[in-house]
Amino acid sequence: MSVKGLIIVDVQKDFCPGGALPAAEGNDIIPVINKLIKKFDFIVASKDWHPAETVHFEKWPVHCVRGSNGAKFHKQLNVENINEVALKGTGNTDDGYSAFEATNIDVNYWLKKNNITDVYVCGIATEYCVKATAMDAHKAGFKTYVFTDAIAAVEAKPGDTEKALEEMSDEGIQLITRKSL
Ligand code: VGL
Ligand code: ZN
Repeated sequence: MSVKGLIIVDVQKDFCPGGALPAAEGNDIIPVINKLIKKFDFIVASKDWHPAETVHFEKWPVHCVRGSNGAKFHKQLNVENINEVALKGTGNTDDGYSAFEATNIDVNYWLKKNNITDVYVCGIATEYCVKATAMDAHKAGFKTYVFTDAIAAVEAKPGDTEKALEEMSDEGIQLITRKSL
């Protein structure tokens, strides 16, 4: 029997229009994610949760500083049925792109403890934290799916989304849409 778990990656204000490191389509995926939430019994949402000073900010504009307004979940995200919030990128020397790098909870252990076999990933950003999370889920032995209609890219360079999707697909990760769930 398969048991499904959903990982919602970094749906935070700073990654949405008006934020410090916005994905252009950040707002548009929220209604899709809210529909997905209704279909899962096990849900983890990650948060990028950086200290004020970190090597990560040598590569990126300052974003998602822990406790700041920009680090809050998007206000339209339905947080009611989220079981666990996984905080990542919490150190001074790591990027913490993957939800599996969370420091307040062992995501891999939590999923296994709940007998989850199939991990579904959505959120922001397609070519960084979504990809890193899906790759780690796959490596940890979960059957892994990414919802292409519930992810958004920050797109440093044009073509990065396509490249990220291809890398995930080549790895054996299934690319699906909400309706094919
Ligand atoms: C992310 C860049 C920097 C992400 C986080 O959530 O994909 N991207 N920090
Ligand atoms: Zn970050």
